[in-house]
Amino acid sequence: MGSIFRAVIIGAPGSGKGTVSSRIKSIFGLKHLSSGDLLRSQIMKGSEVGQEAKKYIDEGHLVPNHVMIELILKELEEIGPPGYLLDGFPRTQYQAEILNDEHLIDAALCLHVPFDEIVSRIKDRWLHLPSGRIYNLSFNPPKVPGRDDVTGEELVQRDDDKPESVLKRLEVYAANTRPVVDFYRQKGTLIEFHGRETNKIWPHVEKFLESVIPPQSQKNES
Ligand code: G5P
Ligand code: MG
Repeated sequence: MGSIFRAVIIGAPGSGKGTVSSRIKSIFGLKHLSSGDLLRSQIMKGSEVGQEAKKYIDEGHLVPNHVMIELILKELEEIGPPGYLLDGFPRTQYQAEILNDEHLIDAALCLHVPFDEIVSRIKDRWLHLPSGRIYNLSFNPPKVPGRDDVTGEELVQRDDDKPESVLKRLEVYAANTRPVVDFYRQKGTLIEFHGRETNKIWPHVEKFLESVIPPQSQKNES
């Protein structure tokens, strides 16, 4: 069995974690595991976890640690080479410590995007819920307005993308997730990227990953 590369991607809501992750997945073949997508799929199924999580998500609060830890660690058991990219987890210092007890993370990629840019992006975000494919009316609009490029199915806006939830999510990020950035800085695995545009940040992310994992020829699935 080949080796497994373990990465996490950290950044404020709307900083481009999902957008960058889908590029990493298609070029480097890492399995992209988004905690938000996992939760939204539980909500869509109407599961007990989904019903519990929805109350927190819609208000912009974090879902309790124990719920997230159970959900994510179970998924990680299944993943083989070339490895994984965790998007949206860990989001509290406690989650980072529990993850660290189970899996040693090779790289923590951190996106720093100014908050005014984020607020303007999020209001134009549309999503294909079943796949997690992300669109933006100005940055990457769908080919047909309101429809997913691959399936032609309807796009939706996230319930937590309403302005009052976005402000709460930014506050929660500053209070709870910045300590996670410090956690990886102390471990010596933090790599930081600053900018207003994903297309300017991306070449630096790609260059870094090329230096640590070989590119795979992968189909761009989502
Ligand atoms: P999520 O789903 O993890 P957030 O809040 O961390 O949600 P989000 O909103 O998914 O992060 P993102 O993935 O960082 O943002 O950003 P994105 O979707 O790629 O890009 C945002 C928009 O900008 C898109 O429309 C994209 O097309 C566009 N865009 C990208 N780049 C550019 C650019 O250069 N220019 C322009 N103009 N546009 C661009 O978590 C949701 C909730 O789940 C719970 C919490 O309640 C959380 O609030 N949760 C957890 N709770 C506890 N612990 C955890 N670990 C949890 N994980 C999730
Ligand atoms: Mg996302």
